[in-house]
Amino acid sequence: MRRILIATSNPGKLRDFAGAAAAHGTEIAGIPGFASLPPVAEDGLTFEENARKKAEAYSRYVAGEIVVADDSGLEVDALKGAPGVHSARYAAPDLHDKEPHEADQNTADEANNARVLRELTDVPVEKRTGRFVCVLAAARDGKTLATFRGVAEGIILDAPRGANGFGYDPLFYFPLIDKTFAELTAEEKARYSHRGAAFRQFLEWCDRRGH
Ligand code: ITT
Repeated sequence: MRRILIATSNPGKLRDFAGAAAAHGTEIAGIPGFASLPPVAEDGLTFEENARKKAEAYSRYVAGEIVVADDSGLEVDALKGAPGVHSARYAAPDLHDKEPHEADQNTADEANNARVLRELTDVPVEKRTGRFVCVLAAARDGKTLATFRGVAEGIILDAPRGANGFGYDPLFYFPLIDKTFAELTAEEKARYSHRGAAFRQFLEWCDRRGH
């Protein structure tokens, strides 16, 4: 069975990857000792830049292995694409009196969701469009080999719904199957999500390259 190393500190992402890999006879694993490795500064202006930075940095710890890193987030049209690359730290002004790019740690999902909801107060449903974006970078020995982008289009609700998933999932309504991402099973999230889409492209690339 093919085994892929994923460099992430986010257990929600790891669960999503496990779900996406299960359908493809692939096993995913974390980087050994990941928690004690120095964090990578996510100061890029795009998902792609940050994904490459993470994959390149962490691949140096596992010589010869392909390492995949994910940079992802929610883009809300009415907020001009925010929270975007700052999705994981969007509540930093509320909690730490710092802008997200100055924050040195992620902020809690509930606080991030609360900021998005507050900023969308009185925005009507037809203007609450947005998308989840996931960029995966695959790197080996400090060099990016390829990147893959997956997108899921939806609507930002005015209250959370559902208990599965993580991050902004309870606010993200996916019209195609009339559920929020927090109401999806692991299989559904793998099938419909930005992360599932990017991961499938990565697996096709592996197949073509014989990895
Ligand atoms: P790593 O960098 O260690 O992988 P992270 O959580 O810091 O973990 P990012 O910098 O890529 O990762 O931030 C992604 C944020 O975007 C994440 O914390 C969520 O707030 C949001 N997000 C991304 N994908 C999501 C999903 O599938 N469902 C809900 N929220 C998501």
